[in-house]
Amino acid sequence: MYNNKYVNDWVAQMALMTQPKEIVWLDGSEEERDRLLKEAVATGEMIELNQEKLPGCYYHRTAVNDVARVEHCTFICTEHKEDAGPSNNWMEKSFAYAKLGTYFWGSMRGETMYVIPYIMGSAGSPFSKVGIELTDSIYVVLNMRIMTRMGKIAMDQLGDSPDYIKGLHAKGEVDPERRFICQFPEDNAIWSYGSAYGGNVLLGKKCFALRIASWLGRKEGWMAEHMLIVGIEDPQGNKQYVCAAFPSACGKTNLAMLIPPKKFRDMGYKVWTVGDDIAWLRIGEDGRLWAVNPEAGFFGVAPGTSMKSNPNALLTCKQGTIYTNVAIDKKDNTVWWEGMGTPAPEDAIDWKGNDWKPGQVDENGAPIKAAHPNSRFTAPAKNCPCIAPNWEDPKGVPISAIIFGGRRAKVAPLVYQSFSWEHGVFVGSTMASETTAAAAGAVGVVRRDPMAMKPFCGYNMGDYFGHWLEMGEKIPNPPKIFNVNWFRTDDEGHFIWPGFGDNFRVIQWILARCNGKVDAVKTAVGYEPRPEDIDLEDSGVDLETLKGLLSIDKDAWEQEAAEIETHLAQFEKLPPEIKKQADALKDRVAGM
Ligand code: OXD
Ligand code: MN
Repeated sequence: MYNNKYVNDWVAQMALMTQPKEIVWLDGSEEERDRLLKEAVATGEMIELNQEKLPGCYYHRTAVNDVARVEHCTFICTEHKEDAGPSNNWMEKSFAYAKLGTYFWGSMRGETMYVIPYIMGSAGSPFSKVGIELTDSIYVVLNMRIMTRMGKIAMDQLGDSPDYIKGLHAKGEVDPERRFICQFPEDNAIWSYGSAYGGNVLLGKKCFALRIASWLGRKEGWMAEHMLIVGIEDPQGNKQYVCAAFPSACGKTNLAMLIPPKKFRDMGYKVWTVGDDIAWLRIGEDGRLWAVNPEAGFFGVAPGTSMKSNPNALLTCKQGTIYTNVAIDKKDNTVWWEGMGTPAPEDAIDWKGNDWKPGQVDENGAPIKAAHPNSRFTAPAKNCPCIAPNWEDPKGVPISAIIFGGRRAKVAPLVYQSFSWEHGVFVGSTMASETTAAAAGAVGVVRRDPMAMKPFCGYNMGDYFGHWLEMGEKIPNPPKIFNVNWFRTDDEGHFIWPGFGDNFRVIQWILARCNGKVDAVKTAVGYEPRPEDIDLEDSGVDLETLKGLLSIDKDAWEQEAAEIETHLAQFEKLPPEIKKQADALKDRVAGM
């Protein structure tokens, strides 16, 4: 037990409800980690991997019905529905406590309740916040050890204050029909029941650092965003930082760990990772916007991660990593996944725990995947070869540009800059991505995901747009806002832009714009590069192709403007400025 009366009282109350056989207060020590790992290996909850090839790495398999975040089971629980808004599921908060209380009641009988104090943000930073998660899962504890600064360090930071986020998690029956991820932003509380998978149960991440934090940010005048943070160092050693928001499956972790093309490396350019998923942004004393990564690890999607797509990620998870739902190579007890860039193992155990061989098909003749498409690695950020030396700086890093993006086969050009902060907020509010053949369902369906925050904004999205606009007025020297699209395809469906490291060429233009070093062309959608201002040397892309990537099709944009109008109409609290921007876009496109 720690010495904080508020924490002790709350833990006692929760234990009264969940009735664990014992309560274990975690201190974050190495001995504690070893003890918990030993216990988890003994019960089979964790599998020890080859400790020579993957030192400190362990494996976990979730239930087959519990492999991803579940948006239809995720609720914002407030007194009034209007505060959750049209993009969230809502439950009236006292109803939610009562309903979930019946699930939590006695749910930890015979089990251990672990008390995990943790910090989001670096220890001692005025940016950081403390949370406490109660859970009956060792897997959660071991992941939270990687993803946050946890244990005594967090209680030392909290002192005797009542100001912490109260998180309660129980696995329950792991039944999708009895699964609820409830955020209570009015009470700084999170109750998660019936899952044992990452984003639903590592409560510091999406539940706290985005849903609750976005609410707090609005109240306190800062922003919690679903953004990577990356630094670019020029040959003179000057560093500039950008934040970028993309919906899932658009390569956020890859961009955060990008390796510049050889030409730029030879010149002395370097890229530094600060964060790959979440940014907390505040106005600094110098009038710029400053960002911190509240997390201490990466919870990355494994499939597709290879020495070609993201060598830094692959190297990051060579030690001290927890793998979830990938495949195990029986030959040497290491891990494998589709798109790892190495041949499939001859003999493996798949993510469901079944024997697996290359070429295996199901009863319909479809290939059986060895790793689940959403299988993950949980790896310490400090392992990353390109982690920024200042990634834990308590004051964060100053942001020069904010980048929005999505996966669009045709409509959006490679890159454009917004005309103003207000226009940039509009661009973010209309963000969209098309579904790919890799996912179930129709291909090419456009999903609007404002600022990539649709599943993560803890309050009314109309008010959220309003908060962005207000922040723009308060930041004396705001970042410039851009939109990118790495995913334009030709008539045969092939990507035209090489992507990955070559995206550095676009970032170069973005920074040149921020530094006032380059002119741009004014188009109906924003400022675009003059084609000759993007360095294409050794990219395999010629100037004509680039012109195509930057082209704007009037018919496609007329349709886009109409779809945007329909999309924005759902927000009853839409700020008039955003509506005005939508009308202005329509007029500009009509005038093309
Ligand atoms: C994530 C997500 O896991 O955005 O980061 O789904
Ligand atoms: Mn994410």
